[in-house]
Amino acid sequence: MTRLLRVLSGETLSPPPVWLMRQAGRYLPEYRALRAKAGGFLDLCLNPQTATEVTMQPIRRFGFDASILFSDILIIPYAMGQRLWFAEGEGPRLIPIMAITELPEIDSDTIHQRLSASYETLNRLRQQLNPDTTLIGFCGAPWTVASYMVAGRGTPDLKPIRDFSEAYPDQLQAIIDRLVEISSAYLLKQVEAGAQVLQIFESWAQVLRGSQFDRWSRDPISKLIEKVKAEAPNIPIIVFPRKADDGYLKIAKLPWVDGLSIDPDIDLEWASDQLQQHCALQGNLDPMDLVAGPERINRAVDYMKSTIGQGPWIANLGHGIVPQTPIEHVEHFIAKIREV
Ligand code: 1CP
Repeated sequence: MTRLLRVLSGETLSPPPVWLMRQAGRYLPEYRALRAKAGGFLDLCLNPQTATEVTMQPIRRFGFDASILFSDILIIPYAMGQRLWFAEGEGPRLIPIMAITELPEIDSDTIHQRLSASYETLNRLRQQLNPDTTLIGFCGAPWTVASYMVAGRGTPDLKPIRDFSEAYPDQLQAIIDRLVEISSAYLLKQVEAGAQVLQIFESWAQVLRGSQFDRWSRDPISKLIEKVKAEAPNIPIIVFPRKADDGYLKIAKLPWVDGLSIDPDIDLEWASDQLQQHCALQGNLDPMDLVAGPERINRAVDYMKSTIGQGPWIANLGHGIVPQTPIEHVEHFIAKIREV
């Protein structure tokens, strides 16, 4: 078993395995060079050769313990027939929808055909990676993906999806149900193609509280995991319910959640007391500490080590690495983790 798999099965390892969310990306000169040649970001994802190369770049440079498929959570709406493009410097754009029936009727074989680059990329990665490097597949959680489908873009206040959930809950339910179905099949095919761990990204649940969180975030994630584990009971699953507040505990208590990725706002004493009895923890260095440099990195690592580091822990950031991060700071973080 790889070191990352051992932690997800409940072992405490010292030093802990380490990888970074968004570890392939714009802070790397070799990524920027390939991205400039490839045309758009979507072209990079949909071509197994370039997607494999970009996934391998940070592994070669830093020797991370895990490698995550290079793709995006919005590949699912793309496969469902919603037009998607990545405007330079602006992030993703889609033609917004108000009902699932606005999307063309596409059968599931065609949907998986449109997602086949991910499967081929995972196949190639498994062949190129050293056996100690764990291969991670992923998808977005239904609420987070739906927030982009309804708004047509990222919206920090999430007003479009919140208004939509109040005005048309049945329409939203139909979109979410369809996402559960397609995403679970997508994850299962990633496992078939070589993924050894799956991560579900719920980046935008912070506006959901109480029963709204249960209905739109927890329950769809729970159904998604249930469907995956029904076919692949041994595949470990990590959930990242970013900024979800008491939602973290609700997700930790779901059966079959093996790991919880925690954001930088989480109190680590609370996390080690309340969350770690349910599952392994992953995180939670503030990406801005990684930008700031060695002193802040050292302080944060020491604190993580003395709290969540006393139990099953995967060292990571609390959210994706930002493009202005100096490469030497990433090297310092990995070295510091490997000496704890
Ligand atoms: O080159 C570029 O300009 C593209 C930037 C980029 C990259 C590198 C985007 C556009 N997506 C990605 C890759 C990506 N996205 C991965 C690959 C694996 C890795 O981690 O290395 C993953 C797992 C994601 C997941 C993702 N995409 C999330 C969930 C995690 C998170 O960061 O909260 C979300 C919300 C997205 C949407 C998205 N895609 C891209 C951007 C810039 C965004 C965020 C847009 C926004 O709402 O502001």
